[in-house]
Amino acid sequence: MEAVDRLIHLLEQAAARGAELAVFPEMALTTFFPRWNLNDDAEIAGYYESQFPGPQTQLLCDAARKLKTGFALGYSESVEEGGRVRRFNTMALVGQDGELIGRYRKMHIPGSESPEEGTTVHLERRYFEPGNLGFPVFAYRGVRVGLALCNDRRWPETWRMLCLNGAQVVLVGYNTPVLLDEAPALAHLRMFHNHLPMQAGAYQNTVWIAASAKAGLEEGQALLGGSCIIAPSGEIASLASSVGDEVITHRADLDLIATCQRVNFDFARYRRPSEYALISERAGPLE
Ligand code: CDT
Repeated sequence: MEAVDRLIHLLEQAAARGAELAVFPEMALTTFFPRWNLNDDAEIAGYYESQFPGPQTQLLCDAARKLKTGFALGYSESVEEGGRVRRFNTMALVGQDGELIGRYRKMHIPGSESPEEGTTVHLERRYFEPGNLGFPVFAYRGVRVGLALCNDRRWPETWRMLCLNGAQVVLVGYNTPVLLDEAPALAHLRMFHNHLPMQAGAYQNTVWIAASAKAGLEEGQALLGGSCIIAPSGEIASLASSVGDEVITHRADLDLIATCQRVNFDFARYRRPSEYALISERAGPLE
């Protein structure tokens, strides 16, 4: 599979730069097929992995073991659960030993189930159901790592839940089209709206974020790119500069998390969740 070869090559470059953990985009093994209104079941089924690692992704896991560099990989998952086939937009975390540590299934599935006239086709809801694994946090070499996929990054709940679950580092994979017909007035803000929620999420939840995007033209559609590494201070520590295959790296200072917590976000000291509930009860139901 050409995609796996590309990913292995990128992992080798990351390892050569001293990276101990890498993140690849959402749906990194295939094209971003939800841009198409597909009706052929056999064609659709071909985009999903029914096992991980499978024969091809095992090669990537073998490379991780050889390079001692773990990775997170977005892929389309098909699984038999509760007596039926279920399809999720998934990210797997693989350790330095090449073994699967755990997986996350995308919670916020955007777009629609069928094409609506006048809008860019984004049919994720036709091909995936929302994730059913919550926001898990995994131990990776003693560091607590959470995962998120694309539209998740725009939602404060993602960052807050991962933070409350103890994440120190969050790995994100995404595919964002540059053009969305339904919102021309926002077109010039695409990159701003990409980084804004991640910078705010990192800052307000004192986590490091590494976000990996598909970039450039894929099947004629321009994808946004803008891969980045963001510090718990909210600053972008490293930013992709091209729309080609590119590796960005940064040595994350995990002590910065405690510093940022001390300055503003000492949750145990200042956060008051029991009071927040009381206030909303007093205000009465919103609907
Ligand atoms: N893949 C993904 O989640 N993309 C969305 C764009 C969809 S908007 C209909 C994103 O939030 O970037």
